[in-house]
Amino acid sequence: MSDPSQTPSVPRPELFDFHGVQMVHAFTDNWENIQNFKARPDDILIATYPKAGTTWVSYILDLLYFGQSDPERQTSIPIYRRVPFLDISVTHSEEELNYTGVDLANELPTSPRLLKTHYPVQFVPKSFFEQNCKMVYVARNAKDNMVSYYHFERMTQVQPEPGEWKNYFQRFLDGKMNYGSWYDHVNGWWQRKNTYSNIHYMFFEDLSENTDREITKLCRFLGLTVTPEIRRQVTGQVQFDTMKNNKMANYSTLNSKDMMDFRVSPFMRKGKVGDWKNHFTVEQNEKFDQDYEQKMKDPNLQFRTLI
Ligand code: PPS
Repeated sequence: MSDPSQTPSVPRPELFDFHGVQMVHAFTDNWENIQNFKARPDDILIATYPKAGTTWVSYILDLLYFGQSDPERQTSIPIYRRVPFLDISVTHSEEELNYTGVDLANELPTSPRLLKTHYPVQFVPKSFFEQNCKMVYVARNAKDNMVSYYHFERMTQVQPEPGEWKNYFQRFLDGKMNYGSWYDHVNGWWQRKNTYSNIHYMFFEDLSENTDREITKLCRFLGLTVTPEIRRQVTGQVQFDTMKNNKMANYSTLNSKDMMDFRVSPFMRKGKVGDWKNHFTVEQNEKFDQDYEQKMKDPNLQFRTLI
């Protein structure tokens, strides 16, 4: 007999072509309102391909801006409420799961507002550019990004059914993913910074290698003066194990298997560079590398798959 607790209560969404990008409806349903979103000049947009380190950088920025002035925030407001996910629109019988990212963003009392998106750069509402907003783009090497996305799709009903790893692997190479091709995403944002200077393009692997150094660079970009002591504190608070055990960061407060089922995989899974080695076969790795060479032509955009 099947275990009813394992039976999904909502069907998995299908991918469809949306302005040339594969998407699922939860991130396109509120399109008009998203496109008409009125950014403020001090808004900070945190942009990533899914599973590239959004929550990590969101938490860092939140601590840098509000960690000292509002310590209560750190124990009472989950990260997805502090840094609204602009793209999303969910309808659900539970009130906690019935909202749009735009509404959450418009209700934010903070200044600056920290906002999250996974959109490819061409989907970002134009007001962010018109207002010359600062944007932090986090990129993660494709191999680890793929593995992380696979485990995420296994555990969240909001994403398409991932199926078997070997088919998922091919789907990723073909760009048949929610938010489209990783290759187009990282390249699109990389190129955009040539014409829009307020983008700080950073890498998951660098953050993993030296968090303190990357926070220093972030502060420089954001124009924040932070003492070495506070920087050290923030670095400590955003270590993987600390964030994994922090209810405000690990998404455990969502507490609904319709959204995320932690029995399948935790949100804070491994947080490592190089976990792809535990998933890729030798053959897959060779195929991946050949395909990568064809798709990633810009010599200035270099990723590390090991540190
Ligand atoms: S989402 O759903 O797209 O917003 O996910 P996102 O936050 O972008 O990415 C989740 C992955 O980031 C890892 N993570 C971290 N790694 C190291 N240190 C810290 N502090 C940290 N916080 C989040 C998280 O574990 C996911 O990666 P994997 O490889 O699956 O563990």
